[in-house]
Amino acid sequence: MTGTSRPTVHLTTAQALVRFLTAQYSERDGIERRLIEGCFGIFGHGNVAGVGEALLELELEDPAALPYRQARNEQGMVHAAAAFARMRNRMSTLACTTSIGPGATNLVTGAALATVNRLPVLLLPGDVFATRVANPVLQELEYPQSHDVSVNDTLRPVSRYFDRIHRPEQLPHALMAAMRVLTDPADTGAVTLALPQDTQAEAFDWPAELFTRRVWHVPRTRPDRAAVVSAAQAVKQSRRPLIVVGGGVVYSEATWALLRLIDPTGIPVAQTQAGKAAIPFDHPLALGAVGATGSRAANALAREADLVLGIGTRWSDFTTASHTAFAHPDVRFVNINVAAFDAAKHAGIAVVADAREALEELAEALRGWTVTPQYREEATRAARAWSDVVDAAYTTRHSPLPAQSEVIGAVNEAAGPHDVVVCAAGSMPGDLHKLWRTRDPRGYHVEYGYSCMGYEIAGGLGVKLAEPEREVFVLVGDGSYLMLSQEIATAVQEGVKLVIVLVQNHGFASIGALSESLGSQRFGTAYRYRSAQGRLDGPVLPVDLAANAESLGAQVLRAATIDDLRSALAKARQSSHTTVVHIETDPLLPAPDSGAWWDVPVAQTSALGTTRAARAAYEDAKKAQRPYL
Ligand SMILES: Cc1ncc(C[n+]2csc(CCOP(=O)(O)OP(=O)(O)O)c2C)c(N)n1
Ligand SMILES: [Mg+2]
Repeated sequence: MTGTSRPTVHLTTAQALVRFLTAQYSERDGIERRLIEGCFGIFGHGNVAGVGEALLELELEDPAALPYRQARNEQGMVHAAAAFARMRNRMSTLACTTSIGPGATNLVTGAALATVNRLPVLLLPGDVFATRVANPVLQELEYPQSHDVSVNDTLRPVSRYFDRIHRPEQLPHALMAAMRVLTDPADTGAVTLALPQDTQAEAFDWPAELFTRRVWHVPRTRPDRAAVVSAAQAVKQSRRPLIVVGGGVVYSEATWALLRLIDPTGIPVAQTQAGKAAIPFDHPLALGAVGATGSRAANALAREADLVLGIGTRWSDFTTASHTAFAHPDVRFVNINVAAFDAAKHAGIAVVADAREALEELAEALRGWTVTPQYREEATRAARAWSDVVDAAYTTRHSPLPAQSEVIGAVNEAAGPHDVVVCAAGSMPGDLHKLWRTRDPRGYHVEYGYSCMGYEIAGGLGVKLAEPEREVFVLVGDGSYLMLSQEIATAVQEGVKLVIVLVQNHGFASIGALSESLGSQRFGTAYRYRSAQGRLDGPVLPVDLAANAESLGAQVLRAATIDDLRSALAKARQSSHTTVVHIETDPLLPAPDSGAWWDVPVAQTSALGTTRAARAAYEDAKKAQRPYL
């Protein structure tokens, strides 16, 4: 069938696919790892007899070949796979198999999250019959203008590679393209191979070499020499340079290279959400978080920086405080990034390279140069002052209900230097960005590229699967919990231990505060009964999330005070079982102010006095916003 006499193997498309995945490896710095370490799935008619049969055969042959794990929600399993990949610095990931229709479209949010955060995940949704002999099949959404469109096409814009395998012959090419994208640091993200259910089951004679061991080298791209010269020149001409580190520094394992640049030169470092743990919190030049959820230390230096070196950051609006954080009239940017797309932002000097390689070459080019002693002193003083603010936030002793900042302090103290905190949405990520004390580059796992409610528990599962020896502390709000907490059952099933701190504040503390600041009076942001006036401002709902967690198989500890929380965390550490620690906090108490702004447009005309006042403040704040050209 291959047109030559080369050896072939007779397998279905699904059998060939899973067998191929078991033979793929990634390699960087000489270290090889399995690229696809397992497969999450939820079966339906669109994959049960194709990919399902193939996984069963494989499991019976060798349970370690591509371990199959059941998830409860397709979105949750993509979150787990993305978190797994992030913990592995993108060198390994997991596959996700689904049925057709709703099972497949449940992947879309997870896929977008993976792609925004540049995390490799391999998605294998089932698809409607390639032959169309029985169409419309159950759950097929027919597109009247064309029969070659299915709901899986919604995965195209959120995938970095998308292919549909209509014919077995197409599979080898698609697999090669898929592996290349998964292992390309600049291109990586969600990769989708849509698998029509009849094609999955169709047998074919595959070239035997399709299944030989294959190693995908993950490059450390070195920077263009002229770009490094320009970047070094810009630094030497600056008086107040500032480094902003993003997730790329963590993925590239560039912490040591960063320290070798800043220790001799004295350039202070501010951190994005993804880059928060790129530097230990107590380094004298670590200013902490920058931007809308930043520290006042970082934001003060950002305001006056004349040169900003962004390393592995995509410059989200949170980082730039919606283009107001960097306010020096002549501020210029240098962008070190593997992705040319990001390196070119803010009219910066583009250094398209791996962060570690570029930092090493830049350190070499800056040898002998330092910032002024006054500037170094100013930075270390600001960092120390912020540390005092954090201490105070950890110990406010707010009553009757504790402050969220005290919860963060207690968890930070309970966590060992290599343990991991996981979070994604609500008021917690911003508070963690400001207040969490980082000690290990992978110890801070806040998903803020997509800030997706529901990532927390599923993500925690992926983190723990990737790094079982680390304790994993999931911080989750009641809103996020209600959106997607079912993967607790998966964690219990797999014996994967999580410590989940469930922060109950009866609604959206984050969006509530935002709403109030924008004049919208916390409308629709609390979980309350509808009152006699027809509004959602009645008593709080009798929802018992601790009981809910218990019903899913978790051990549950209820904490009423911060002291309770401390002992519950100690107990949870001791336990080998997934433990949920439930605590109620005051939703109205904000973390220390960042002094920075975030652009959320306010109605230009309104019958509400609160909105009109907010609009006036908005127009005033907007004056500071500028393009960086
Ligand atoms: C899937 C999703 N839907 C909506 C949002 C917008 N959003 C951001 S935070 C938030 C509320 C989160 O509530 P909770 O988890 O209780 O955290 P809290 O704000 O109370 O800290 C909402 C609705 C989001 N980030 N993700
Ligand atoms: Mg809440």
